[in-house]
Amino acid sequence: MTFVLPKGIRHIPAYLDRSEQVALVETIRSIVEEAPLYTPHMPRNGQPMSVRMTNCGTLGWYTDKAEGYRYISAHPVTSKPWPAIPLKLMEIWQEFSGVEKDPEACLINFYAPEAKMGLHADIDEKAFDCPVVSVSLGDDCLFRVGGLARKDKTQSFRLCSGDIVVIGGENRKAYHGVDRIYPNTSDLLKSGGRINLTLRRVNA
Ligand SMILES: O=C(O)CCC(=O)C(=O)O
Ligand SMILES: [Mn+2]
Repeated sequence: MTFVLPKGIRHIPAYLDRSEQVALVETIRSIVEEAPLYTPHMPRNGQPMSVRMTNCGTLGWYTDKAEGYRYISAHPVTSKPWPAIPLKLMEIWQEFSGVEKDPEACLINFYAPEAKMGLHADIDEKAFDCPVVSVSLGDDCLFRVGGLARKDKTQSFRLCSGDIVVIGGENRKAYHGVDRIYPNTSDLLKSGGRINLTLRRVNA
């Protein structure tokens, strides 16, 4: 099926080859040892998200019942600063972001086979002139992207291990989400599941 993505939104399939993916997973593993995955909770109702998260960078995205969505400069459990963003991800940002500013946050999402992420826009940053650049590793997922209003029509497509997605330009605040994971579609992660790495510039 051919389809045209909204302006500013790009899908680059199979950007990372297998050996690059293996190396990146190793790097993420060591980041997770230092900054363990946690379960974020929705503002107000305190519902746990199905995706587990951690971050690297000077800032990390976090949400809990009391204070909601925000960026914080230390891990919520260990209180240690987040590990640095690995060089490979900085290179990917430089190749795809189209901006001079460096990313400050790399949100690391881990999706177990049943996890998903509801339709949302990334709006907790101030630097809307910079895109969000994301890397997928492990099992395939069904990614959904729409327009600037929640009710706008959406299109869905499969993201595979090694794919890059850029959400920027006039559609930087486009709604998007992950409808489902396709279990056992990749053997990159020993216990299955999917990792998504989302690079963001936070401060203008
Ligand atoms: O997992 C993905 O591909 C998207 C993640 C995402 O939208 C987010 O972390 O805000
Ligand atoms: Mn998002």
